[in-house]
Amino acid sequence: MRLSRYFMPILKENPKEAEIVSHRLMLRAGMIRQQSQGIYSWLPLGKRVLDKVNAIIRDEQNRAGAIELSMPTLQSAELWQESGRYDAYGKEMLRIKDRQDRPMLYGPTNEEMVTDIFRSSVKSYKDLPLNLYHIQLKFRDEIRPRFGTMRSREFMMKDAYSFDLTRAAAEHSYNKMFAAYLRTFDRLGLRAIPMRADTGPIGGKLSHEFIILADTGESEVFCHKDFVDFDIPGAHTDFDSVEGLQAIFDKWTSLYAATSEMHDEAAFNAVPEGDRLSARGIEVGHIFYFGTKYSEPMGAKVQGPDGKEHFVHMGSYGIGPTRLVPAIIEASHDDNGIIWPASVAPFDIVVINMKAGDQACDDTCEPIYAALSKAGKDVLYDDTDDRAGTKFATADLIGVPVQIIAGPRAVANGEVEVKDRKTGARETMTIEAAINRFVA
Ligand code: P5A
Repeated sequence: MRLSRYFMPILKENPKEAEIVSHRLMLRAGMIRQQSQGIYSWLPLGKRVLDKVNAIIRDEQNRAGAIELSMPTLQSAELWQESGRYDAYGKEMLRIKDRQDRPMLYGPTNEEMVTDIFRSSVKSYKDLPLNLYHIQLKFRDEIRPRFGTMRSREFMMKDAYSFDLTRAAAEHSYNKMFAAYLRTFDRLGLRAIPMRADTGPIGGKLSHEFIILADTGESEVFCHKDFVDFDIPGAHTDFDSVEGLQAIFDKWTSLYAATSEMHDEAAFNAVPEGDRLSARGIEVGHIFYFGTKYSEPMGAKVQGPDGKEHFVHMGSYGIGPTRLVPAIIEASHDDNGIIWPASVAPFDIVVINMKAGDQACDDTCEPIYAALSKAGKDVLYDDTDDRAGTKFATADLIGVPVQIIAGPRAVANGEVEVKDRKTGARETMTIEAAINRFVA
């Protein structure tokens, strides 16, 4: 991508409305734009990051055996009247009427809709277990939308829904998502700790929030400090192994970890004082097992091996991609801007032409840009006629992991500078060496 032809509206000044660093940096880097309170457009740079986050989420959902579909954002009120949540959900639900005066709503979650899909076609235990997910916009008319896309009214959610014949089978489905979440957040460069959590309007008794420790987090959390160094389940985790996944769940729930709603002061005080971590956190995921809460009122049942009909046991599993992007920034930035983990960086490499229009600089940058792009790298080529200082500031602000800098002096020696955004380390090398470093 040539920056001269891209759309990346950088802000020079710090936006006044932004209270936390991620919101400030997302606005300054031209990643998002507020359209009305708590409702955002994702501009091209932001969209790239969001897409990469979603690709990792999708990959890990698929690995764990979940199946992707797509459900609409607008739902009929009827389904929610069946489950009893239409009245219970309250003011957070945006209620709309269509031209025939039929009550509709902008979905805040999809338990009812997916239960309807399930009951319309699954009739036998032989079709279980089943886990269906989508990545779709939601709307919740939050009282206090704030911190940009961290807590917005319209937001994206990956929501998965599992269906099983028995409670034991449903717990295995829960454990699959539990392990998939540990892997997902790790690949996003985050350390998320599962904590016992309140179930709120979703319901059920078994529930974990996945929390990232951050001073700007909205939740108050309490946990054992050893969680920070626990091993993440590997890529070869067998998601069909009931014992294997139970062992992962048992290990990750063996020490104290709870959100403030579930906090048990006495149990926390039993943790040796030096091991106690009391901090603020950002909830990036939340998983629930709620048994037959929806299947019973909505009549979602299957025939079991005993020939009888059984209401299915369900769970639901949410991740917030549009919250994850600012959460990653909260965890990874410095005074100059964002420092993206390579897995979600909007570009892998930025090639900075310090003097666009200068023959030698252009003749150096163009082939580097071409060779790296051809090798499948996402390359941003700063070919604008901005001053070098502006270009450096922009490159640091948008957080691309590697900068290849071509200035007149180095170019005269057939060389470029390679800078690591995270460490700031710089190395001078030949053009060929720079290309080979990232192509090999
Ligand atoms: C689980 C999947 C649910 O809605 N139903 C389907 C269950 N859970 S939840 O905890 O309410 O939300 C899941 C995740 O969505 C993100 N999230 C938000 N992100 C940005 N702005 C919001 N206002 C918002 N509300 C929820 C969070 O990451 C949450 O863990």
